[in-house]
Amino acid sequence: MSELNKIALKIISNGKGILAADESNGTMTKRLEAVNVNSTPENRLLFREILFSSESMKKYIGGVILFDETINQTTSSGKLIPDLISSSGALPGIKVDTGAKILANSSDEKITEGLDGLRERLKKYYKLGARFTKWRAVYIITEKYPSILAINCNAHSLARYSALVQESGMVPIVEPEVLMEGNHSAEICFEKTSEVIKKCFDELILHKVDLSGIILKPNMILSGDQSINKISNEEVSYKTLECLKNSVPSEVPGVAFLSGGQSELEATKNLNLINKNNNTNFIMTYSYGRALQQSALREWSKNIKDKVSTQNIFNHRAKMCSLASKGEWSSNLENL
Ligand code: 5MM
Repeated sequence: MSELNKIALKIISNGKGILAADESNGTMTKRLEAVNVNSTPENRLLFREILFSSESMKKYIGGVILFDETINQTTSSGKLIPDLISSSGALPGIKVDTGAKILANSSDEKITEGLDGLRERLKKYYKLGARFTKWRAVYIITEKYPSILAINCNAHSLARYSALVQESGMVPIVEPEVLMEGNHSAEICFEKTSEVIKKCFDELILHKVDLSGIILKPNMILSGDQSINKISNEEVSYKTLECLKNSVPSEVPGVAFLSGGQSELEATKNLNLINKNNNTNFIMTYSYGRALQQSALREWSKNIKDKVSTQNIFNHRAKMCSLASKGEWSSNLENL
């Protein structure tokens, strides 16, 4: 078993998943302003410190993805954020892409940037304690998109990123996110997601990435948020499993889904069914941002000094996701 494979398994095994707390300052500002809290570095730290010091970190969170600002911050008691995370047994991770920018010659689409100077930045993050990283590529579904151009160049960047990350001794999370926005059917989501993921693996293999030392972070197979033909949670699980079975090489240790705008409950329900019906050898867990933090953020905004109530909500959500990652969740457990 390689070192990278061990790190990947430590993050996603035994009912653990990933807390995606890597919102860039722009996204975090939107989240905080939506609940009437000022987006200052102090407030961003305060909320995150409350989450990272909660009890559930020990049992349910194997890794936390941080943004550059957060990995460099120090808690109120003088602890470095990566040390706070490690003290609970979880691994600190870092988002290393610098964002999705307009793709030249296909201006409705995006290409994720951040390769320039990446090798040097990785060294710095490793020294700060990071043991895994994240890079997110985004794809839209419309009649003509995602284009071959967007599929190919994002896959190429994900592969170059992954190779550099492994060279620096860290596990790359490979996140190709096919967005939920639109009126497309689940069948189209299945077709496009399969195409995107297959191309990513073609490139990862070409770049000699050790597939046993990565974590795939895909979207689930869902109909578009504007679609009138919604599919059942059971169908989501079958379609998602079929897609991954056909497009992910067997060496990959596991999949940690993004929630992509699903409600906390939907993201939990779907993950639970995916695990109940799991006919693959992949670990299937969560790497949720909104679906782990939404209710906690709402609670915290009522009184930003009230650590206990916020942690109670977060602990509950993390426990529900953990149960779902073992196929052991049921709706009656939701009553706090
Ligand atoms: C935590 O949100 C991340 C947002 O990053 P940007 O601020 O740079 O857009 C995002 O990459 C996130 O990790 C994934 O999309 C998963 O989050 P959700 O909320 O979809 O589970």
